[in-house]
Amino acid sequence: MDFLKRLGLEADNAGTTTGNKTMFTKSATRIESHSPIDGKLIGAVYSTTKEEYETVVNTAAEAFKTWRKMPAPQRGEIIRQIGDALREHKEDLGKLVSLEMGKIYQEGLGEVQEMIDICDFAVGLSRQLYGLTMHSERPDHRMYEQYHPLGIVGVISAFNFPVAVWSWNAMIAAVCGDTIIWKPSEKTPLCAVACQNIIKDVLAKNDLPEGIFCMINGDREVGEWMTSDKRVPLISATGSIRMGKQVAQVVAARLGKTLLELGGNNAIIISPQADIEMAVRATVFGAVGTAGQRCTSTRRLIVHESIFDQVKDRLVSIYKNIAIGSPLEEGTLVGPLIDKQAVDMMQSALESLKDAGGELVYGGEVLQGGVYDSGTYVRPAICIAENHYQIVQDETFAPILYLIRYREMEEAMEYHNGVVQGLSSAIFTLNLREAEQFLSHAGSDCGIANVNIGTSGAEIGGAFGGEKETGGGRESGSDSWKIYMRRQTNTINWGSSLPLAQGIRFDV
Ligand code: UN1
Repeated sequence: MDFLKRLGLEADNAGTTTGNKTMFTKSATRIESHSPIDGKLIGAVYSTTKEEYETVVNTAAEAFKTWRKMPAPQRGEIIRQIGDALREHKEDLGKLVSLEMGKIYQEGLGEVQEMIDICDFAVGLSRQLYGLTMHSERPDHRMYEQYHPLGIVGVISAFNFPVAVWSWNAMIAAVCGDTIIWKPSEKTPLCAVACQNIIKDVLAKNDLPEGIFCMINGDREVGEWMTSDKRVPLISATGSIRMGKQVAQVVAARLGKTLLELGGNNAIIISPQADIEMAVRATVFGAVGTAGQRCTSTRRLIVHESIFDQVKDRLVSIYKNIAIGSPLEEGTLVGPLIDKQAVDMMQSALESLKDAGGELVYGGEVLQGGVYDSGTYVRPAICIAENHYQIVQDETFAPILYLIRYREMEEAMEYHNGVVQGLSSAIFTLNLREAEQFLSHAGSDCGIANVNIGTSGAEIGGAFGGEKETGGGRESGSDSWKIYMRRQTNTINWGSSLPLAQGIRFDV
């Protein structure tokens, strides 16, 4: 396929790079990447060896010494060029995301657009890494704070956003003066290789040191080399709660910093005072978009009893017309799940739902034959459930929507916040009081709370992340950049005496 060539991909690719140079150990584990579309092999990467890992860390540490010296706006100029390179490769990279991850091409393009947007954001930010100044309590003293680069930032990304989430971290960290080591998901290594290839030319053209944007590949062991490595002050990890807890413990044991973006169990409340058609459409995008494999996917729909049947019937009628098939085919809205294991997890979730007393209203089956031969295609499911069911409490990375009935708004809020995760949330209502209550201190406990907008599809300009077991991290926009830097408080005495703070007298 021509577009793979244009992205510099071969049948076998190096899984390790220091940006400019690649490392290839043929005896290392070969990680094959099969498309979820048809199960066919797209290509492979070679796992990073311990020796290569050492080279990567040393090169990234060396590059940091030069990169941090470059004025931030000049670093921004490099990110601007990376944004342009991504614009040039938008269609090809979007297609690869679709081929390797399985999301529809439109969403693949959207993901690359998200990368371009974060580059633009990072360019502006490169002139706005502001610290505060404060008035000293001592005469002839000046106090201010400044932000310095942190060092090497380790980025562990998930299969579902194989390129965008890395760029949120990498582009912001880079303007902050850090160097980056990326460990992509083993399920989508080629997307990562393609990104490294796209930025390689920019690095070479600007005569930059090797090691600003590095990549390693491999299983959990390779990840642990990095999470336990004192030379990597910050680990930013996206993935399951289980993975996040392990990463957090390993990093905390060495008192390193983590930025965690873990599971979500996102709900939409639909009030009887909602624009119901709008609410239903937002729900469908949130629940079946990316085949339910976003951390922001809508999993629970908390609907007032007076409109429950109306909403349910409308959803079923829309679900019946959703085109499921190859994500590269125009018109398809739902592609395959990432692999057969994901299909099994969905099936077992539906079993658990029935065992708990829930009802499968529509869909849920594994599709077979013809274009569905790979066994990775499912029909999105609509279920009736109760919030306390264990399966409703868990995040299943599949298109399952649980409809939950409520009577009073207070009860709806209890259900809403009654899960361990706290990423994204929404209410559909035209009632100002309900909307504001949802956004108040007593409302949604999530990191993202929307009114008359679904749970997924956030813009890069806001801080992205969530509370509780979602991990508490914030990445992407707003002031998320601060985690990639270390803050230093500076006090300068320009007078000729030495007054002490708190008025302490200490005469020597
Ligand atoms: C994720 O699923 O890990 O808000 C990220 C969204 C996207 C990002 C999702 N912009 O749905």
